[in-house]
Amino acid sequence: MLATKAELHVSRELLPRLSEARRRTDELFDLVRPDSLYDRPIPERHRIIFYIGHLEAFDLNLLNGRLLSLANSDPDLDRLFAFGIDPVGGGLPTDQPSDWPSLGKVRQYVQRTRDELDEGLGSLRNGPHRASAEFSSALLLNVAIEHRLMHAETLAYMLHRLPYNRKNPRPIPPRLTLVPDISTMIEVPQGPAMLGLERNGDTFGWDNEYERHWVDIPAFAIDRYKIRNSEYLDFINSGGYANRTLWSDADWQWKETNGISHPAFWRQDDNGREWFWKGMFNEIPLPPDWPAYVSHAEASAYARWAGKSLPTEDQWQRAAYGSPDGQGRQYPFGVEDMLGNGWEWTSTVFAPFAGFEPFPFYPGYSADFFDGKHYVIKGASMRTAACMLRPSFRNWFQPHYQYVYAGFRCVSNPLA
Ligand code: AVJ
Ligand code: FE
Repeated sequence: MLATKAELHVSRELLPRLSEARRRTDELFDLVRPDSLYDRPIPERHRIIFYIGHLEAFDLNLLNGRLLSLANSDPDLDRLFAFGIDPVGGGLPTDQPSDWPSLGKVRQYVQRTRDELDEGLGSLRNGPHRASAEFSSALLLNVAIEHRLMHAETLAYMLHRLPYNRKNPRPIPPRLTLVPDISTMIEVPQGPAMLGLERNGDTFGWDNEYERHWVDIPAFAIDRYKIRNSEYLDFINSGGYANRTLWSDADWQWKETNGISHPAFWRQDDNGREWFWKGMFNEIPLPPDWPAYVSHAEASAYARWAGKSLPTEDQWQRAAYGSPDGQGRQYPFGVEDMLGNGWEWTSTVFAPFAGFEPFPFYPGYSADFFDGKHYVIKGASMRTAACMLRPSFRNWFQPHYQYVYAGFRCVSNPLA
């Protein structure tokens, strides 16, 4: 039987990409020493063991009954591992390692689920499966692939927090780009920013990327480069963390309650003379020319100190993708380093675009976070998979979350 174009797309592109994504997440779990798999490196998140089960449970819950009809491998575990956590308002999880299934049981669940999925996905090639299916196989497989690749990144910065003696070092390619010691701003003339994705286009996007629309943006100036560690150190040395006027009430309270006096990626030696940067597998003297990775609260305080602001999502989008003819471009130009050297915080609260509709098969992906308590980050880090470098991709975190590979640049807005 001749394969359709859609079937070829699945078998030649999407299934290999799913395998490659699995390879990437498997490799991350292999970094963890077996006796640390029940650790919780980030207090606001689940223990590592959850994520091992989660990635397979997610794929099964998504595909089973839609693209495939499998006998449920283990409904209790499918449910246990269905969703992660992102507590708002300070309440932290209190579960104990003993509340989770044994490693043997989780590994067995993963293997069995993967085998079942692969068997079902393999037979997709032999003709249209569930011809009445409401969602295309390409859409569902893209969701599975990008979900897993997003976890490859969030796992990387979760494992970044795991103490060095709890993981097995690996060579990691040095992919950070140095930020030059030049403070220049690029003038962006008044004009349109193109946001979002056109529905029914060829590109895959998540629910929060729709609809496509244009926003007219008044002229502004934006830093040509991200803020580097040396600049952020000037802010610290000038008393930025002790200056009440630079912080919002909520940010100040967070900082005071948690005794925060520097970015989570930094450590100061005991006599307070030298700074170190905490890498994935070792510490190095603070590199002055790496982008400063900080929380939204810290980025906002710096911007205020500099007499500037964080860009809105719309400004960031215009700076990155705007073009004189108003048509936009696929990759940034003019401003440097907008993709791949660290996400960038914006001042925009994560909210739906007009015309937003949740995916019926994953209603909470974005909508659960339209709570006024998350901010949009744009761009990408060195851990972000290439497929998510599309202009419309939106990411979000709470303002006091310090662990993301996210930095910032500032804007100056002309006085109104
Ligand atoms: C879009 C990265 C904020 O990690 O919380 C993974 C992605 N959602 N599983 C997150 C996600 C559900 C999400 N971010
Ligand atoms: Fe997830």
